[in-house]
Amino acid sequence: MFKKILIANRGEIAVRIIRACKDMGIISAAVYSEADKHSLHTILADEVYSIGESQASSSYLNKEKIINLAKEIKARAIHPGYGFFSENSYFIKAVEDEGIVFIGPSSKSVALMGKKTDARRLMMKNKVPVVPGTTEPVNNTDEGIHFSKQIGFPVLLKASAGGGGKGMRKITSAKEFGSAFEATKREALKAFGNDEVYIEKYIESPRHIEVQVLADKYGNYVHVYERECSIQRRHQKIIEEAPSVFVDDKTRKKITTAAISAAKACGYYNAGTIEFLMDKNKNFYFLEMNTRLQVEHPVTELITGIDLVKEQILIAAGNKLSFSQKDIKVRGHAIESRIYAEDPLNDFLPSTGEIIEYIKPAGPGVRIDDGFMTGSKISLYYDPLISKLICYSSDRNSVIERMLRALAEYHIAGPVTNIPFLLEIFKHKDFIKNNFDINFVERKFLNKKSQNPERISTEKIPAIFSAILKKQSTLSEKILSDGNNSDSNKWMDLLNE
Ligand code: MV4
Repeated sequence: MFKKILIANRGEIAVRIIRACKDMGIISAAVYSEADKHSLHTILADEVYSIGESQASSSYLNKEKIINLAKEIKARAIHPGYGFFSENSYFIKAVEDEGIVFIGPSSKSVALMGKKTDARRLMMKNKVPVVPGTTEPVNNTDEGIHFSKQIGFPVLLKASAGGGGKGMRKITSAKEFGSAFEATKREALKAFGNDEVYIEKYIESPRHIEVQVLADKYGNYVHVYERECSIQRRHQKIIEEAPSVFVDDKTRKKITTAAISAAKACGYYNAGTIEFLMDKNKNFYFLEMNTRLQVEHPVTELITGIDLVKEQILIAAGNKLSFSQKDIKVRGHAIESRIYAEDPLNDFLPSTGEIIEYIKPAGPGVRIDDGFMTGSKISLYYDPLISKLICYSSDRNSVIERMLRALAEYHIAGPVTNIPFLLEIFKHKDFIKNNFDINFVERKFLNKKSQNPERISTEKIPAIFSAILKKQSTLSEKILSDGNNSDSNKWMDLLNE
């Protein structure tokens, strides 16, 4: 086993990795930028090293600094967390070339999954369902229109090098194609340095379901079940849960089998996630593979009892998986809320500044993963995630109750947070009834009535919010004040009144 691990990240995920190191008796070495001088990860780590200015390019994204530091302090492995270098195959290759262990997949697996057209071709070859569409880039408008007519409008134009929602455009008719094609190519070139685009059939109102897998370096693969991640705003996930109550046992069998095929197809090892779209009829389609630990990994940990970060470290150190598929059992339900320093009443703009007071929930079935404390500063340099609140209980309804209780226990003074917005989602009857898709947040909270799908102007949001609050306060008061609301059926009855 490694004696020392360098953690090339910050915030809550650095703290999460430090904790795994401590549990395993490994020395944790943290790095920090100027802006993170007073962050929790610098206090908890065994060793801390300053790596430069606040902007990520001179600190957390400075390849030479991080690799040189690992050599200097004799760290035999680097954990990248998520974001930053975690899915950068050039960084991984450089780490490998130095004889340092990257706690993640090989640079080859990452490169194979990085380009979407390549990934789609690989998936088709391995019988993983992909969205109908092209596997080759579209060369010109005529070709694009021809193909779109074959699969039928609407289609989605996607950048081959894109991902996470960047470089996509929906096209509903042939006459829109030309200008959309040119615009998407321009954007793709600017954002990814590659202007290749391809076409997929547009899937209406799907859910986003992803499957967690673990694989060692000896060809052993297991899945750790699925997560439901449809509650998002502009491709930023807000709420994630496991398991998905939309997925029945038969579909679960199929989608987890497909996920393992996907991981095998790229010779994967480490923890990884295969993202799918699932339509109303429970048909599912491969979207992309995330070749890293994910923000939402704790919900999977809570329902299976598996420590995913510990498994990543064991796999990287060359251990075989110590369990097989039949040993992995799901028990209960877990939901994660992402607490962001952003203002729902001001178009969700980041809200920066010092955290003056920070009181957080605790108690039965409550887990908090965070990287801040009183006195820490939220800056514009990085992701505005303050805290992840993960609630666990026997069933979905009691987790929602627990989430309402726990969200209300936060007391954060300083930056404005999205907690009131999260409360509204958890109080929404369609969320509670598991009646939603990837458009839920936009449709229910941020749009005018469905007749007019346009985004409403910022100054109108507060009025809408108060209307929602008013409409739902009766229900939420009932939920929260019912002294005996642990009876989930009775609680659900309230919704049907
Ligand atoms: C789609 C789609 C509908 N049809 N592809 C967005 C992120 C990127 N990973 C893929 N995305 C989508 N691809 C087809 N053919 C809808 C989305 C999409 C989405 C997917 C998952 C989670 C949230 C989303 C929000 C908007 C659009």
